[in-house]
Amino acid sequence: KALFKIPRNPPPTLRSPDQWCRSFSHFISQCLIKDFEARPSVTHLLEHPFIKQAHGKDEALRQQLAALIQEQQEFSYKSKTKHERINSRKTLIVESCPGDDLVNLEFLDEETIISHLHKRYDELQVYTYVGDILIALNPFQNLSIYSPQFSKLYHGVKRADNPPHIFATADAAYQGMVTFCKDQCIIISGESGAGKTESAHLIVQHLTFLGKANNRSLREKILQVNPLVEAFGNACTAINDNSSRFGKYLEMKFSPTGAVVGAKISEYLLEKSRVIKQAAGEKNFHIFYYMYAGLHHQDKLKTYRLPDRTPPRYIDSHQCKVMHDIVSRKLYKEQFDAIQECFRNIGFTEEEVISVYRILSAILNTGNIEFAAITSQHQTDKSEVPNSEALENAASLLSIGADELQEALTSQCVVTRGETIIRTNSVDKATDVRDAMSKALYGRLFSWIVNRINSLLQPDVNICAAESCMNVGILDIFGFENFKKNSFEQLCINIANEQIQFYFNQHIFALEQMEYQSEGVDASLVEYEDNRPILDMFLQKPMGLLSLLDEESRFPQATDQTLVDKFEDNLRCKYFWIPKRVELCFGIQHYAGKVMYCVNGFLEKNRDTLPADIVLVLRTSENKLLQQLFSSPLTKTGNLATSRARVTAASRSLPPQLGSGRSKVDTMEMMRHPDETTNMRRQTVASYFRYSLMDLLSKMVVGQPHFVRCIKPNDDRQALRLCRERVMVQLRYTGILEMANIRRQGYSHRILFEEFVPRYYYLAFRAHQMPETSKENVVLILERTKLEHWVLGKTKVFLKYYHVEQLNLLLRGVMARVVVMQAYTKGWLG
Ligand code: AD9
Ligand code: MG
Repeated sequence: KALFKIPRNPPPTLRSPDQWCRSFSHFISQCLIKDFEARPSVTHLLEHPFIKQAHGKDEALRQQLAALIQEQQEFSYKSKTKHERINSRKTLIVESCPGDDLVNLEFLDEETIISHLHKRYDELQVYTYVGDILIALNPFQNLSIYSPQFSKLYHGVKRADNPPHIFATADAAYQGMVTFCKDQCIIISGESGAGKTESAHLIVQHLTFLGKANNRSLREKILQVNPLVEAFGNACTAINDNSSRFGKYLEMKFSPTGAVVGAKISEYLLEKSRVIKQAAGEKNFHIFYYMYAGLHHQDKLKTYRLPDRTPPRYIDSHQCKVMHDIVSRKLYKEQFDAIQECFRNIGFTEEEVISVYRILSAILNTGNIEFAAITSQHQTDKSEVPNSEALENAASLLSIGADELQEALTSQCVVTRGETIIRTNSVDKATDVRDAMSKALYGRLFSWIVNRINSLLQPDVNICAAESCMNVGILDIFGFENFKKNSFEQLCINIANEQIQFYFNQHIFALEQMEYQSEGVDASLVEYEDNRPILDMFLQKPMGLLSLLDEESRFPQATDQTLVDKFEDNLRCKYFWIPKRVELCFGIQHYAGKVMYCVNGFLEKNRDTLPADIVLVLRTSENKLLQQLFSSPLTKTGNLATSRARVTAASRSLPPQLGSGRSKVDTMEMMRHPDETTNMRRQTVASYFRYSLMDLLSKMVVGQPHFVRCIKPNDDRQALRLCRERVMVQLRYTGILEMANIRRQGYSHRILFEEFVPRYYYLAFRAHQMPETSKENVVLILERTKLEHWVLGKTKVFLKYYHVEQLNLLLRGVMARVVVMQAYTKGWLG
């Protein structure tokens, strides 16, 4: 109190001078902690432009402060309106309690955990902690816990003060970033339909709130990135009506003071095959339906040369004649309007958006091109397009010649021994070329949209130079899938999930245990299911499943049978088997369960070839966007030099499956677009996939990870029904029981003595002292702060997550006092 001398003229907007002082100090401390990596020295503070500016400009500055303080006051919402909050969430329990964290349970067995989660779920408590990890049960209904009031509640407070929430995870990442100036990443995992994408949206929502974008339009732009890319990358599957068919890593960029300044998305492995065919009961990417309904409503189907009676084959591959369903769905039309709005707000030009719709319409028309065999005496492998309407429509929309397109579809130039010969395509071959063209168009269009968003949302260099930006990355990939029939796409999706699980295990179990041992800290080891052997089986070179697949894809004569034989001969591993009764299938025991894969089409899907003739004809287009899509094979990964450098650097710190054995040529090859055919060895989807996984991990390993484990309570998508068996299986394979154990015994934060002392010495020493970074001083600081149950290693102090929260909170308080004192000594507070 002695420090908080009451200013003579408190701003009239504040009720009491005392309040003025508290808010002010809180505000200043927040600004300064962000600027000085939480360890400002006195001289630093005095050099701060804020304080310097105060001299002589008292009045103006105070007014500015008053406005800011008013904002700060909103954060005291919690203490003021607790009662109101309870009323507004009648059915929900808003107070935090020990049961919020599984670690606090007296008995930690499966039965207890599941009963506990069940009870909470019945009370609409869908979130539960396991130490610093968040478990999120999908409520399958809208909850009223994501409003701005809740955003305010989860802002820079101690986690135990509020019930568990996805906002708390976002807040922890944000606080971690501003306090330690370190990039963070939030990894959301769970099977298909468990709620990853929804969680990712909520995290972005809360981060834009925390990052207080001064610029409202930037905030809106960032919030519209997800809906836009998801319209192009999500689709209705048998499991989830809004299933992600690509992996997405969204990096939100912040200035050193914690203001959001931009965003960047990286996309992984779009399931392009969906464009040309969908399994029974599934649909194509959302955008096709939105566009159809929207254009129909605007009476523009003719402009885009789309049929208005029978839906194009690509969006109705099972001929259910759903035209009426499509154009009359109010939701589709509304979504179309929303997507238009997203394009506009994010900054796409009118011309670009029209080009996007032209290309999408061209794809739909391409799907309607049919071929007929021309039989002559000499040549049987020859085809033509009998009804040229669809062909002409597609060519016109792509601004290329219809004859040239027909030629590229029905014949191909082959160079053998220096001679160029023209080979004609059979009906089947021409159909394959047609579909390959549609997939390539869609895949490249998708990459272009992502790249365009990235350039529009790049941080303004005048506001924040690229090198001083900090990131919070959010990973939302396609979840583990097990359908009745699983193909190459499911294999890739499930391998990606294996990799994420491996990363999770590494962080939670393996690294933790290794560190205890090397630091000489006694902690009993927890057994966990290590999925590394499965990953090795997939990714090892040269005998892993993907390498074998690549090898077989190189033989033109290879068949599904030769592929299965190759797998059977070479994969000797208990996680792989060939069933006796089912033909051309193989089974894999994944970390999340057994999956049977049908190899039909594996080779073709892996080759994913796009004939050079098609590329050449598309390059003749007068459409600027299309020219761009096919101009350079390197557009996909952006800047080649930086990507390559990052991948090389990352390979040193990655698990051996991905990191080792990569030659320069390999890396070069990975950089090319997957469907590009060149003189180099052909790029396959498997090799591109391997590269993508590595690129993704290389981004993640640089940040401090935060984990969200989404759980699907039932398979019928019913609100608030928890099927104990289904949940039990997920708890088991995600290792939640082991996680709870290790979190109870374990220390989630390990800080080097030389980092700990400068960061926290304020809590035990005078501001101008700079104590030695010794073990003794670490002990002194911890003892003075009265924390218990921490452990000292050889070079690091081992802390539980709540210790760090407590330390940071204390530090903020001390900082506030230091700053106010400085302000007084300079005499600028009146
Ligand atoms: V997939 O791997 O992309 O197929 P996700 O992403 O895990 O899957 P998603 O987020 O799309 O699942 O959630 C599936 C559905 O569950 C959503 O469409 C919502 O209807 C529902 N859901 C998920 N989370 C929430 C929530 N927090 N509140 C309300 C939710 N509904
Ligand atoms: Mg999803």
